[in-house]
Amino acid sequence: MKVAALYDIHGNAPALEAVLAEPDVAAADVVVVGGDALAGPMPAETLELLEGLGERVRWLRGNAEREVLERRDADPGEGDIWERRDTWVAAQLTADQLARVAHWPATVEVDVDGLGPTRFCHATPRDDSEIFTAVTPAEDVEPMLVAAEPTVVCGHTHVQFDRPVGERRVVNAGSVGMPYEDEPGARWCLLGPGVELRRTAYDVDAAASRVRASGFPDADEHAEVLLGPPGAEEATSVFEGQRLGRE
Ligand SMILES: [Mn+2]
Repeated sequence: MKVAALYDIHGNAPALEAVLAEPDVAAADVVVVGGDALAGPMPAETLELLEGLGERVRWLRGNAEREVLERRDADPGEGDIWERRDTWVAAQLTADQLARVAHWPATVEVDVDGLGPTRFCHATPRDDSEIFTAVTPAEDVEPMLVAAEPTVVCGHTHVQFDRPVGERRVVNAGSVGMPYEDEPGARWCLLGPGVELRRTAYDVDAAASRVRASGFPDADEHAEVLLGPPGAEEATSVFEGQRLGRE
């Protein structure tokens, strides 16, 4: 199988449309939607675009889908900004759509051309929000991968990388909708037979205008982050600080 891994779309439908227009995505046998697809300003449109791919899709549930499902009956005005955003996202989706999302699995295995059995997960195979980065020491990452396949594809931190961890190859597919990278553009990954970390340019200014008009709570702040995100080095250092603070 040749696989396009589209992670952390975060309801950015224009970024997703640009990635879906890539010939290598159109030609992929399988499209893995790696979690945190819907939590963002255009959730219904994002889900419709992805469901339009039909049988080629393998879904993964990220921490954000779990959190949105937890907020489906919440009061829209209650909670901090992240909770209010999750409540808003849940309200944009129909009961049938939410019921389908609730069935998405936490991880999925695909036999990838040239790579063999590959485990796709949102953050790590054992947890949907555990943090590690390109520079986390291998001995700290290995317990997170216990019993996983020789290749593991993850996301969650929105920074692409491709690194060895012990005997395994660990790839972060990056984020389609909210990348923390120095160059603008949607990030994703093509697998089979090799691993290609890919960037797709799209009109981020136009996307930011659509974010502002979406009704998403604190939409202006979200648009500003989309236009001027932290770069890879800064984001990695923030995540390393969070990871060490948790220990
Ligand atoms: Mn996540």
